[in-house]
Amino acid sequence: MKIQDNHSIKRIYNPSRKEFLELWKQYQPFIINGVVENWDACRKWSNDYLINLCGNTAIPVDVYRENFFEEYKNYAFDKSYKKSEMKLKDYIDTISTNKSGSGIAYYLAQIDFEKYFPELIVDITYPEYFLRKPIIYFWFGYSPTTSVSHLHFDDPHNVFVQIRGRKRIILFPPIDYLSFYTAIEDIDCMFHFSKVNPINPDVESFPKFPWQEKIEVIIEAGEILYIPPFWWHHVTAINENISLSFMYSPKIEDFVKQERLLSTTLRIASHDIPHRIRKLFSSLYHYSTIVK
Ligand SMILES: O=C(O)CCC(=O)C(=O)O
Repeated sequence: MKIQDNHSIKRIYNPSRKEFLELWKQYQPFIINGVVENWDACRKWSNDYLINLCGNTAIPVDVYRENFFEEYKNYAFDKSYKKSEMKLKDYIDTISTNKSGSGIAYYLAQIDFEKYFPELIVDITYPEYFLRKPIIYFWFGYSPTTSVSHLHFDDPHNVFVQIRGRKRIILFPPIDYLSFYTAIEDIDCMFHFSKVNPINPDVESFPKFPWQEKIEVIIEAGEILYIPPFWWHHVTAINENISLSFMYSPKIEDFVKQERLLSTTLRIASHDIPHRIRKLFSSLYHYSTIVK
């Protein structure tokens, strides 16, 4: 197995399942080369090909103000952020002509790949590192000011595959939940989203944030990035690009096999469970005032 340390992220070439799991158990992100570049998706998924096969498919697109994500106060809480349904061919036409500065941004983000694009499934090979079925999300963005996923964590294992173009991904390990400044004080907050924008560090507003723990990678077409559960990540498009995230829910045995997964889960649960209980009581109270 060839492993190379590069700016604190490991790279591994075409690992067997055993080699993957060897690295996986360290609970660190790593990059895999030599796998996805052989998929038909990497060769075939031009805009013309996608329009030909699924141009008429109606898809939900995120629409918001351009530069929306430069202002951390908007993060996850701005109600002007909405989904709009359009055909894939119209989305492709829109992003090809929507120049930076137009004021409106579009991002085809996190849609269920198998549901919306069954015609494209033959062009990928399901990774066999986890012997379970993933949920696959499809992402199609086009510029750094429009296609951004702000700092958050997910609880599944994420085998993140870059098919076309490039992305900048900034990662932070899941140390103290409170030092990531979520809006936990707000009952409706999205628990797994941070207010911090790691692209524009604001050390004064967020003094406890672990800036020094940052791992930054540029992920290229044909590469895989493994993101462990609860690792914080911020993702920006560098150019027009397509990615797929293969999400695998952790199984009981993962908590034994993967270092620190159990202790991290318990630490996060100590904030998440009280938050859920407060939310439940708040909605019960709200309901009781309506039915009175
Ligand atoms: O590609 C993106 O914009 C975000 C991807 C992501 O956050 C994920 O796969 O969890």
